[in-house]
Amino acid sequence: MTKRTGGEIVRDRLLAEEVPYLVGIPGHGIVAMLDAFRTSQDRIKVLQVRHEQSAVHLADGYYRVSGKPLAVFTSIGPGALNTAVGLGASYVDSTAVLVLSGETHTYMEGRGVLQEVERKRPADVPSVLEPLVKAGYRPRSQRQLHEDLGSAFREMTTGRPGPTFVSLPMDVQAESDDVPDPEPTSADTPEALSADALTNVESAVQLLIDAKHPVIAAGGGVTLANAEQALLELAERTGAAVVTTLQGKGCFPEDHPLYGWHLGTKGTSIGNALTTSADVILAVGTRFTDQVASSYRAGTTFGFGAAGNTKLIQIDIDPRELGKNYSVDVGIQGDAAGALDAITAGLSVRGHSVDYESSEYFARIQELRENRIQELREKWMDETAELRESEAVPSTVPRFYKELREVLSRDAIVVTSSGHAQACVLEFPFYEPRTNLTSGGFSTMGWAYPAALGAKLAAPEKQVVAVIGDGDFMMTMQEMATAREYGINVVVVLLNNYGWYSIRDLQMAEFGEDRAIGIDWDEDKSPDFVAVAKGFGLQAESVERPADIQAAVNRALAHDGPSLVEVKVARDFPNSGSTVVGWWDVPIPAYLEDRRADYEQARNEIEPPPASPTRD
Ligand SMILES: Cc1ncc(C[n+]2csc(CCOP(=O)(O)OP(=O)(O)O)c2C)c(N)n1
Ligand SMILES: [Mg+2]
Repeated sequence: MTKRTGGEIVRDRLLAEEVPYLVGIPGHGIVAMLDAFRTSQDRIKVLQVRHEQSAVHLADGYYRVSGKPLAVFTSIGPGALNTAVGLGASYVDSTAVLVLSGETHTYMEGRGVLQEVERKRPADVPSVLEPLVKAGYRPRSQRQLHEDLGSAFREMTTGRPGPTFVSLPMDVQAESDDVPDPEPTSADTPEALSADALTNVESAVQLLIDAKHPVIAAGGGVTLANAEQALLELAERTGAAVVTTLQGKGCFPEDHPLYGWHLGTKGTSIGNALTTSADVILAVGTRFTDQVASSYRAGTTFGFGAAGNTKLIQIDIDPRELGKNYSVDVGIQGDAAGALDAITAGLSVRGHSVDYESSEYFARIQELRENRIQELREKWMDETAELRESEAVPSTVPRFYKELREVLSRDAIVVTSSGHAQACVLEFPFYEPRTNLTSGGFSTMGWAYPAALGAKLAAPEKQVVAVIGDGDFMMTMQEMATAREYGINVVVVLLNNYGWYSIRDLQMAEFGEDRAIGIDWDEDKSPDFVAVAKGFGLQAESVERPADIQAAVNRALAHDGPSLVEVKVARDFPNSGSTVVGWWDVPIPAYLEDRRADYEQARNEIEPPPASPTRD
C-alpha cells in the first residue's frame, strides 16, 4: 500500500502498463491529474494535440499499428465531449484507447459548476459517451479508481478490443489514499477455445473437406487477433480463395495467388463472383456490415439461404456477431488465430491437404481473375481501367494511387478516411498486416491525419502516408501543428477536388446527374493549402499532372520533417471516383418515380436478419 493521489494512481497505472504517450488537451478539470505526470516525463511523454477528437484518433492509429493502447486526457465538459467522434470510430472498428476526462467534484455534483452538464442528471457527460465505449467508469474514491483502471485495461485488450472511458472527479484526482501498487494486466495470451468451440471446429473441418469451392472471407478481426499467419496456413492447406473486407484488406498478401480481392458494395467482380458461387464460406472476424454484404440483397455478394446453397462457418470472438446477419451452419466463438489453427490442425489429422497450385479450384480462381481483368477492361469496369491509366489533368484518383504504389515500399502504411481517398484505396494493393489503416466502420472524416500521426509514432521507421480529401483534411488539419511540434514525419497527400465529391457522385449516380446539391465550393475562394501547410512549418507543394506525382511524393518522403503534397484531382462525373460494383441501400425520394421503382424492386430482394440479435 502506498499513499497516492488520484493523479498518481493514474500515472503509476500507465507506467505499469508501459503506456508511452499521454495525449490530449488540459483544462481546469484535469490539471490535478496532469500534475502527477511531471515526474514521469522520461517514461510517459505528454503530447498536446489541437483537438480532443484528434487525440483519440491518434491513439487509435497507434493501436492499429502496434496493438498497444495509449491514454488520452481531456478536461471536463466540452473537452470530454470532443472525444465522442473519436470514441465512435474506435468502438465501431474495435480498437483499444483509454480516455481519461475530468468531471465535477463529487461534492459539487448538480450545482452547475463550470462546464458541468447537470439539468437531467448531475455530472452527466459519461451518459453521452456510454454507447461509444466498451466500458465506462465513474470512480468516486482513490481505491475505486485503482480498481477501475485495472478493469479498463483488461476490458480494452481482452476479447474483442474496444475503447474505455474513465470520468475523474476533480477531488478524486487531487486527494490521496492508500492503494496497492498496480499489477500490469496481461492480455497478450488469448483464451483457449472452449469445448463447444472445439466441437464446432470438427464440424467446420468436415464442411471444408466436403467443399468444392470454399472461400475465406477475412475481416478486420483477423489483424486484431494477429491471425494472419494462421489464415495463410489454412488457405494454403484448403486451396480456398481469400477475399477481404475493407478492414480486412492487408491481412492477406494481395499478390498471393489465392487472393480473391474484395467483396461487397465497393467490392470487385472477382470477390463477389467467388462469394456468390462458393459452396462454403468461412467468415472470420467480420460483422457482415451492409458494405460487406451489398446491403444484404440476395445473390449480389452472398448466396446464403434462398439466394443459393452456400453454407456459412463463422468465427468471431464476440458471440453477438455469430448469426447476427446471416444464419450460421457452424459458429465458432473464440480467438481468430486459435480457431483457424484448430481447423488447420483438424484438417491435418484427417490427412486433408490440397496442393493448391495444381488443383482444379485454383485454376478456376485464376480463370476468374482473368475474367475479372477482362470484365474490368471490357465491360462496366472499363471506365475505371481507363481512369487508372488516364493522362487527364488534373489526375484521376485511381491514377494517383497507381503512381503512389510505385514509389512506396512494400511495408509502407497508407492511412485513409471517408471520401474518394477511401473508396479508391481498394484498388491499392497492400502486402503486409497493419499497413492499411482506415476509419472503416464509422467512416469518420477527420480521422486519417491524426491517426497517421499515431501510426508514425508506433512505427517511426516506416513510411506513413495519409491520403486525404480536402473536406476531410479541413476537419483536423490543425494537427499539422502537432506534427511540426514533435517532428512526426507523416506525408499528407491532399486529394483536392474542392468539395465533398464522393457525396456529389452518390447524388448523381443514385438520384440523377442533375441532382447535385450542397456539395462543392468555389475553387478561387478555397484555401491555398500549400500556403497554409507552409504556415504550419511543413514542406509543401502542389501537382496536378499524373507524371509529376511520383517525384513530388519522393521529395516529401525524403524531407526531414512533416510534409504535404496537394494533388489536384478530377472533378468531372463519373471520372472523379471509382465504379461501385455491389449494391447499397440508399433510399430514393418518392418523387423520383422511375428510380424509386427500380430501387423498390432491389429492396424487395433484401434478406432479413435471421433473428433479433442480442444487445447488452
Ligand atoms: C464526420 C463526417 N461527416 C460527414 C460524413 C459524410 N461524408 C462522407 S464522404 C464525405 C465527403 C468527403 O469529402 P472530401 O474529404 O473532400 O473527399 P471527396 O469526397 O471529395 O473525395 C462526406 C461529407 C462523414 N463520413 N463523416
Ligand atoms: Mg473533396
